[in-house]
Amino acid sequence: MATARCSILTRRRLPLMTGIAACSLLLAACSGTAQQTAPPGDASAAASSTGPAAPGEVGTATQNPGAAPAATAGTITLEVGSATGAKEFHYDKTTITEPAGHKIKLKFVNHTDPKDEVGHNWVLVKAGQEAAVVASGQAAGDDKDWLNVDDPHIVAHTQLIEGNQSNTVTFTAAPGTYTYLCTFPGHYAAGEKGTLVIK
Ligand SMILES: [Cu+2]
Repeated sequence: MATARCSILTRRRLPLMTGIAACSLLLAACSGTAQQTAPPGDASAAASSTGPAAPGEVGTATQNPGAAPAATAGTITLEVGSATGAKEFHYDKTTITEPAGHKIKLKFVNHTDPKDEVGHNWVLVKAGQEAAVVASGQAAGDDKDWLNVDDPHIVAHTQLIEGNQSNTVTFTAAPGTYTYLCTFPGHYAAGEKGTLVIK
């Protein structure tokens, strides 16, 4: 099908690149097949995306740890992103400091290319419990997206998301120093972590 369209165009002696581009346009215009090129696991995000440049939001979660302060003077909105490269393991913010007594609405964006199929999450843990949370995530396995959601050391977490997806978590945290990290195997050890200070 594609070959037929392209040969028609090239017989008209269009430059090669123009022919390819026009061919792609024709294919996209005459059928829905262009929609089916998303990698596995990304289909729902692609369908729910409101714009071509906006990462697909995969859901929201609200968590309130027991130690949360009662006062909520207002909601603080934050965004943290992953690195863009398939073999880069760090967040785009490594230290975040916020005042106590607020609800925090944090949007995590996986900035990798969906074709690379690199999953990341954002998991807030009590200081000193990083290795334990990573280990419990490993034990939970792929079926649980490498996260034991019942781990008592987890204060808040997003879902594990693929490239060009986002996930928002809303939580409150008592004053203190926390670590956020990715529990996908190997990522924390490679440097995908940061510090959140509530004071
Ligand atoms: Cu990761």
